[in-house]
Amino acid sequence: MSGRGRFWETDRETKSRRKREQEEWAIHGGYQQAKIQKLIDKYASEKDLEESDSCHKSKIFAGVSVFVNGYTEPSFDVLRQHLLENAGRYEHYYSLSRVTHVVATSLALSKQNFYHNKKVVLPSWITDSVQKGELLPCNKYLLLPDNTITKYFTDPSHSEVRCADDQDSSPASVYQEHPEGWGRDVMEPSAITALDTRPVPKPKMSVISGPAMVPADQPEFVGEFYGNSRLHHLSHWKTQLKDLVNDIRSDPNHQLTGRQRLLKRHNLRNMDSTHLEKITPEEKVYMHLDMDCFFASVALKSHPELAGSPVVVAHFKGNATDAHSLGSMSQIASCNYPARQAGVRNGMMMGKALSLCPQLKALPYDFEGYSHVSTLLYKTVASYTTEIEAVSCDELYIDITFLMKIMSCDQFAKELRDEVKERTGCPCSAGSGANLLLARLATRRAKPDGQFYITDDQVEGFISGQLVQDLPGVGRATNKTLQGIGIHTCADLQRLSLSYLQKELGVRNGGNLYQLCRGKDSRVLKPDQPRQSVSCDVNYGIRLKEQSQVHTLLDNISKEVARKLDNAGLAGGQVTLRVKVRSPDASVESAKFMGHGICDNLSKSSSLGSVTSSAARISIVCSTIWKGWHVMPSDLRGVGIQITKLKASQRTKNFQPTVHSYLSSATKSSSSGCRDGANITQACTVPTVVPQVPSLCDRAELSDVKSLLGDWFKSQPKAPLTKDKVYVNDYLEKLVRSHHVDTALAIFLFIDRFCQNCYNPEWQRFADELKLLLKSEVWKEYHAHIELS
Ligand code: DCP
Repeated sequence: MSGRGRFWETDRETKSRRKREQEEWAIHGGYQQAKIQKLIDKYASEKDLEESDSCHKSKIFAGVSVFVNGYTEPSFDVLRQHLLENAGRYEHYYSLSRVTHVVATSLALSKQNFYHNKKVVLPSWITDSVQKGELLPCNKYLLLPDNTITKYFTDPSHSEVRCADDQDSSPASVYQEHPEGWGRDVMEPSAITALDTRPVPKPKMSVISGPAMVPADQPEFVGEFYGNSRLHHLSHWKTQLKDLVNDIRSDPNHQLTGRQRLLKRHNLRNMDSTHLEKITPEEKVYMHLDMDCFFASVALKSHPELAGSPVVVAHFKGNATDAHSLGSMSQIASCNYPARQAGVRNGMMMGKALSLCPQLKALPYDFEGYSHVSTLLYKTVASYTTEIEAVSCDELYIDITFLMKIMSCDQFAKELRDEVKERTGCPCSAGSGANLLLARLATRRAKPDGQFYITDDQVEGFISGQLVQDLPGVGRATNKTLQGIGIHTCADLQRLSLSYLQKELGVRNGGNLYQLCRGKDSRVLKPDQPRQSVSCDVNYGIRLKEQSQVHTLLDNISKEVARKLDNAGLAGGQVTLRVKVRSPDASVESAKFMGHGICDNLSKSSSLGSVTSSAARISIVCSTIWKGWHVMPSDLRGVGIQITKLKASQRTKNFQPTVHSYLSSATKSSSSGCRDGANITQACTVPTVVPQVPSLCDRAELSDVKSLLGDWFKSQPKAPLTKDKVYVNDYLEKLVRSHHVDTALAIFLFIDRFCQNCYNPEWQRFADELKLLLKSEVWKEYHAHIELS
């Protein structure tokens, strides 16, 4: 990943641009309005065509409603034309209820699951049917095995259409249309928005139909967001690959098979690798390895016919002849080098890219493919050395000093690149030099599909010509400052004194740049990188109205964070809630459909009381933080929850608590110990990271618990301590999880009565938090029937 954050613009830096864009949109009645009008114009004629019998050449596709997934041959335009001319329907969005057939040439695994109960057919089903003048049975054209109910029908033509129409009870039925037009840019790999010809409830955004996006207060929302967010995948893979490196390094059985092969080939088989490490020359040599146009290369593996043509990976299907496509704001994740020659860049909007390169082809995302290639890349490298620093899914550094005794850097780079290409099917580039900076800059020179080694005597000449914006630590702001004083290259920068740089850019930044622009970099390779935090951020598709929806969203994100913690075997002691709140001067709708737009960022950290991975506890602390901000739910645009102060958790991954797993100790502490102390947490210490289920309902009387709580109320008249609150919260959750719902409810009502009667706002707030917990998703899973008065 050679670009640094080029797709991310910070709010401050993009504020003015966005504002300008929004003002432009405002001239046309707002972004949504302009988009809607565009769609009305575009599809009005199409709708007429669909509805007018006289325009149909035949009725062979009567009752057939097709959604085209991803790149097809012939293009979706041709297929659409066939359908419309022959009484079929072309769906711009995937709709579970409307779509009868999905047409695709290939499908990622996630999509296969998604369409698992639809007929997924090859495009030739349509073209052949047109050619034959009749609707051909689609059995022979199935891309996926037929899992639909229609397979039981003998006549696979018209009967399948009727059956496919009502399968709303499938798991995919969460993908219902939403009247307010949920965006598909992120969620669906296809065109932007479409005309909805069905009646929709009021109030509504009239003609925009809502495709496959779950509203933000639904439990599936976070999972859907993460399943489809490439940025989430990128960060997730990075973490996974760091873990992979850690695992490999700590595996005593790990074999350096590639290195052994090299030794053998160079007749050094008697020299073991530890010996080689010892005779390492003092001068370090590092290699930086980076896959070329990663997503695009993986996509091209399934489309070899497009090799050499300009190709991008984006959520898009359209072409340059379509005026609508030219306005597409779908972002390009990766473009191949032929596309770059035409001026297309990663991060560019599809519309702009098409105007630069009309023959550009957009291919769909393939998250499984990227993950597979990444793993192969890392494993290949790890067969030569475990001195690896994982940078991202397609990029890493290695220390290759030991190899200098066996072969030249260029020889090794060639061998390694060839092996990576052979195993992954994708090209990569390698840069090498005496430090990490030089290695990375050398890769830029090497790309695409090349290698470059900067020897010591080349450093001076090489570094002078490098652009300052390519140096680590030079972000947009620093670059702007430097450009402002006429500094563009490292040679320019070398003319500035250390004191001047430190004065202008700060002591640390200025000092670093002074060294870097001379090709000096004191950073060392970091193969072991323990995790500092676990987090989840959702900044797309959030449009809420009620506080309760915000709390539900917090619950769902907390669950996702808790799941990540459990998967990593970690628990944390501190939570940070960060939210994006629509700026007062920003329009309600953002330039990017359902994006976060211009926002103010709020962030607050709070202790979790103890080291935990409990979703409920994380959620309740976040809810308390959120309430303290007094923000309107309708202004919320992004939520992130981060857990820090991490420790290894004792909770096992698939732990299922049982009542019997909790024995007499908790009973003792609950019924006797608690009375001794003023603090419920001290008195009833149930280790929070060790899986335990409270046994009170089993072994102790409810009256005991009430009396314990009564003592607690008396002992702390002013306000409940946070750690006691989280303890009660956890305890109630545990009761529910172990199916003691009635006991949990009784305890809640007992607490609530006390809190409401004591007229103390702190205690009342505590009761409200508990009530929210009772209504939260965590609990709903277990007892949909609890009704709170
Ligand atoms: N990526 C993304 N969004 C980002 C950053 C990266 O989708 N904000 C994805 C797409 C890229 C991949 O990560 O293919 C690797 O990122 P690079 O910056 O390395 O870009 P490429 O590999 O596409 O191009 P290059 O050959 O210039 O490295």
